[in-house]
Amino acid sequence: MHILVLNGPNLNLLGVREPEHYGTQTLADLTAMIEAEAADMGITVECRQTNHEGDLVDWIQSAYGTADGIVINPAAYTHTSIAIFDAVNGVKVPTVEVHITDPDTREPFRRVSYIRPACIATVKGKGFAGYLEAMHILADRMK
Ligand code: CA2
Repeated sequence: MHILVLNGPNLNLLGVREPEHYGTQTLADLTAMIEAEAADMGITVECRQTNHEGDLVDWIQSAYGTADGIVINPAAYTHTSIAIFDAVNGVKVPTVEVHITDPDTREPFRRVSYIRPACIATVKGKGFAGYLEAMHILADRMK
């Protein structure tokens, strides 16, 4: 089983700014945690981050026929991007939406998720552990 893990805009700043929301661990720490979990689970994983919406669309499309599942934190594009919804809906690769924080408890503009209806599950408010939970949701679905 192969999982593609995608992180959206500004998540490259993890551990550098806003520790009150996102903690003190970096994107490299998150990637290491995900890769260690994948090794434990006996699966393969590829982690990518971008600040650009089109990159996320391209990478979601690239999962068709190459990945068994996608874990995605679209970050701010969660609340704006029909293109990302269309991509996930189009490729039909099982996808889990992840958020480090719980956007529903923050500013009102974070309460809308365009991608959510295209996903098999959402994990939010669980910090980095949410990404690992999302990987297990996808692995359980493959059993
Ligand atoms: O809680 C999440 O994971 C979010 O997807 C994070 C996004 C935010 O727009 C969503 O509403 C919820 C923001 C990611 C920005 O990450 C930063 C990390 C450190 C410093 C600054 C930004």
